[in-house]
Amino acid sequence: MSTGMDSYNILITGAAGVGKTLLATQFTGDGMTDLEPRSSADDDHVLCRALRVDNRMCAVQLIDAVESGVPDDHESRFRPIHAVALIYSVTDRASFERIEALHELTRSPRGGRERIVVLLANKCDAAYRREVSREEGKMLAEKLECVVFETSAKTMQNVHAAFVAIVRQIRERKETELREGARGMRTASRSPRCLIL
Ligand SMILES: Nc1nc2c(ncn2[C@@H]2O[C@H](COP(=O)(O)OP(=O)(O)OP(=O)(O)O)[C@@H](O)[C@H]2O)c(=O)[nH]1
Ligand SMILES: [Mg+2]
Repeated sequence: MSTGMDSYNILITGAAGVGKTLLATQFTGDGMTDLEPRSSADDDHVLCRALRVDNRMCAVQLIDAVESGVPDDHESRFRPIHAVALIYSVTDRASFERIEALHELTRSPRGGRERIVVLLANKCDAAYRREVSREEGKMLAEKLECVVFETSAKTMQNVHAAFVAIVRQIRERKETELREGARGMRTASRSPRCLIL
């Protein structure tokens, strides 16, 4: 996307049928964008939209991933993956139980900074079919040290809020890295030059 604004790559992953595709298509096609939602030319599982967060526009690129973590081709084509949305369905306990394994699979390669992760407890509209409580979602989020949103891709409850939160975290991370980089450069310029005697 060559829009000149910051572009953030968010991997959406979760067990089969939890609502990854509906969430991505609803969010990118919900009429709140300045850009036409579109698939990238070579992969129909990537959807883009523009999003205004704290008065700044950005492009959000959603990678609707298969269940198997961060596929190599995604990692190379979308590097960096700025954040991972781990999705389970509150109507499907097995999908909830799969989250910790998926979290492991989507962790940064060794030595890299941990990826930003957000937990999405989807299908919260289907109260009558609920198998995973709100409390259990919170406990898992505490364990994974991330935030959790109960979402509904069907009614769009909390979907916008979740992506806004992800964008804020990505920006905070980038600002921290910039500050750390600047501090590192100042320290380096103060440190004595190597002397060969
Ligand atoms: N009630 C309800 N149904 C949902 C919600 N999100 C998705 N669904 C339904 O769940 C089914 C699976 O949704 P998908 O978006 O295809 O799920 P997926 O995770 O992309 O599935 P795979 O691509 O097969 O892994 C569809 O029938 C959706 O309409 C939701 O928030 N609430
Ligand atoms: Mg799908």
